[in-house]
Amino acid sequence: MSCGALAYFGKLQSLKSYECVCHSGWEGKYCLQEIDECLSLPCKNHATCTDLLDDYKCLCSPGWTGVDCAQDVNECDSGPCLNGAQCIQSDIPGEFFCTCPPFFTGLLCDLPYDPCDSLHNPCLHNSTCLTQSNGTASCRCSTGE
Ligand SMILES: [Ca+2]
Repeated sequence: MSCGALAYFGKLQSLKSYECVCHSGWEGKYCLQEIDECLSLPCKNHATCTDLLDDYKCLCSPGWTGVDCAQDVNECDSGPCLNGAQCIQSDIPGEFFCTCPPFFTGLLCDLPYDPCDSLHNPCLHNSTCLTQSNGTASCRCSTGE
């Protein structure tokens, strides 16, 4: 038996006895076993680990970044909320919320919103819907009846 192709001969202890000094990434008496670097679970937060030669690679689950996927992505850094909306990171990795300014709605506040349009008008009995500057509606009752 000789040392694996990627190892080299260590000190010759006698003519019949030798030991292999393994290159990094290999182990075993004869350096024939490739070390599985994923066994030590280097990838955090449910990432997928791929064993490489003397290395590993983490494929992060959503919301995580970094070599070991230990870093929480700040979803608000990319400015996903539109029309001046405020972005708030969720406690759930990968999620965020937008707090929309008046007259905008939708997950990203990308949709115009009129509290008095036919979909949202809260005013009953032929009263008049008035849009307030804060984006809410107020109703003016019809007079004379
Ligand atoms: Ca390996």
